[in-house]
Amino acid sequence: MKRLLSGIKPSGDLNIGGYGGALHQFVKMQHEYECYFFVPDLHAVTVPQDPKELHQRSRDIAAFYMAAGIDPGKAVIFLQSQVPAHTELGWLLETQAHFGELGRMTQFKDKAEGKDTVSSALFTYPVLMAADILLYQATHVPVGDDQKQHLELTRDLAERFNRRFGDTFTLPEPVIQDIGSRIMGLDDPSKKMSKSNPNKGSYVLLLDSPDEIRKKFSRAVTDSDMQIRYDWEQKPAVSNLIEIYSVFSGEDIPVIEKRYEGQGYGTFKKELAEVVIEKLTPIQEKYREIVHSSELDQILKDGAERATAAAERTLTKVKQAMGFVTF
Ligand code: AQP
Repeated sequence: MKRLLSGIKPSGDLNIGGYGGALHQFVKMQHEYECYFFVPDLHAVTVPQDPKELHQRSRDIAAFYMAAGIDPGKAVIFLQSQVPAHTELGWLLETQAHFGELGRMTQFKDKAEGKDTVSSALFTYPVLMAADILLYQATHVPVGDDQKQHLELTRDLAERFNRRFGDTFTLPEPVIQDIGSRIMGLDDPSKKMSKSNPNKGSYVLLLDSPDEIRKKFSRAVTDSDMQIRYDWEQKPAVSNLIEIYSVFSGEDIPVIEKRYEGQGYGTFKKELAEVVIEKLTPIQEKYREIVHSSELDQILKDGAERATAAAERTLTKVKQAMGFVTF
């Protein structure tokens, strides 16, 4: 059975980068895999979070999962902090992780850069991510470009554990999609579109109004010549916009290039905004219906129960393999 686990951190408001690289893919994947989609709230607190915002954003992400089309009858939707097995396995796996290999994680280096202090949780976070995946014996994990290194660490830890304590964990394979795997900032195509970027013009939020979306795309940086051509080397800014167009319209890139051949950036950016608005409007409506509903609470409770049952099976196996007393 092919089983997949993934999630979106509630570390900021969801933007179209997370939509293209994750949410949009999740909706397709639920038909191909047995899916666990979680809200990694424990990962969000590796950097400071305002408690009220964390609370709201955690519900937001879960509501967006459903609003975008994930069926809670099919996939398991849950909050990471509701399943204690994650932190427990995280600790046990830390005993197998090497200080040096964690120090080589480029995301840690990026996030720690220029800061006077960082939490030790930011340093060990890739081990918690490994626990998230291995608990469910996931065979597949969709990863954006920047998460490849963490998945390799997960596989290394699983192999190391299996060698030392006997066959316990399934080794997960990455699922890397081409289109949308790296949506870049609208202000700077050399930087990933990120929730935590202080420049609001760098991203389009899933909850932005049509006017805000139009304004943000009209201000998006472009390249020096006027051609609408997909070429990441020569034209990264326009390639990024074409990629967003493709994710939101479902059209192939050559079709888009052909449509805008000989046209200026103005028309292209206007129509791109409309494509994004058309896709986001029904998602926003559904999100508003769900986010404060008791239905969402119930789905998250059921999800936590289903996830706990699966996670506990693995955790017991791990504890027995390591020599802990279990009953
Ligand atoms: N810009 C993006 N392009 C493509 N994929 C993206 N993802 C996030 N941003 C983009 C993918 O979405 C999944 C969930 O990511 P996440 O929100 O849990 O973590 P992140 O990658 O750290 O997201 P941010 O927005 O950059 O958050 P902050 O700023 O808080 O660190 C992942 O598979 C990710 O690749």
